[in-house]
Amino acid sequence: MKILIATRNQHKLTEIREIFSDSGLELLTVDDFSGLPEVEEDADTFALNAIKKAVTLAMVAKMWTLADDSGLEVDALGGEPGIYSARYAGEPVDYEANNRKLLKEMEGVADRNARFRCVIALSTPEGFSQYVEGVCEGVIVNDERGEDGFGYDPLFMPDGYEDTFAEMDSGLKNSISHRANALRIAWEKWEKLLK
Ligand code: ITT
Repeated sequence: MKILIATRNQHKLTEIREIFSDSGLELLTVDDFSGLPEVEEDADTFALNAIKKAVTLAMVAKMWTLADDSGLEVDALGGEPGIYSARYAGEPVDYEANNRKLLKEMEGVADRNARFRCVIALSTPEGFSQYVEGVCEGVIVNDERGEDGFGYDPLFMPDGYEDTFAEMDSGLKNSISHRANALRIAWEKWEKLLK
């Protein structure tokens, strides 16, 4: 079955392709269509933003569509950057500036606990939607470490590991990440719908 992945983030797309490589799904991207709208992420939860992205593009493209809304929640910062993760240091999106801002906010902070959260929404071409959520618990390290991945990966070390996401092999990140967990739950729940 063909399914549209409603993201303009190439890093997410690469990860979703790797995690879904054995699913038998044919993953289409926004570049396979012309005239798809930009979706403003103005809701105040990951779930509502993911649903908005999935439903809007599904109805225009007339395709089953999956969307991912995700971000980093830091306990000592009251859950920030949260839904503002992409634009934490302002527009345009700048991963380096986001990481510098996060390190500054975390200077001298003892509680380093954090989690990545990922909501995956699925919409039918008619706009009926459902969502699932995955998390990955970890800590914020003291300096950027590693070159791989994207976003906050150089600052996030998942519980039980001594490497940040940016130091890990992509296969390992994609087996334990928030996105991997969300997509695993999505597949368990929706496999029959998607085959
Ligand atoms: P789309 O809306 O087009 O999917 P986006 O990058 O705008 O792409 P989000 O609004 O969901 O996506 O923001 C996700 C942000 O959360 C992303 O820019 C990173 O800052 C952070 N993030 C999410 N998953 C991450 C991961 O696996 N590793 C590092 N940072 C991640």
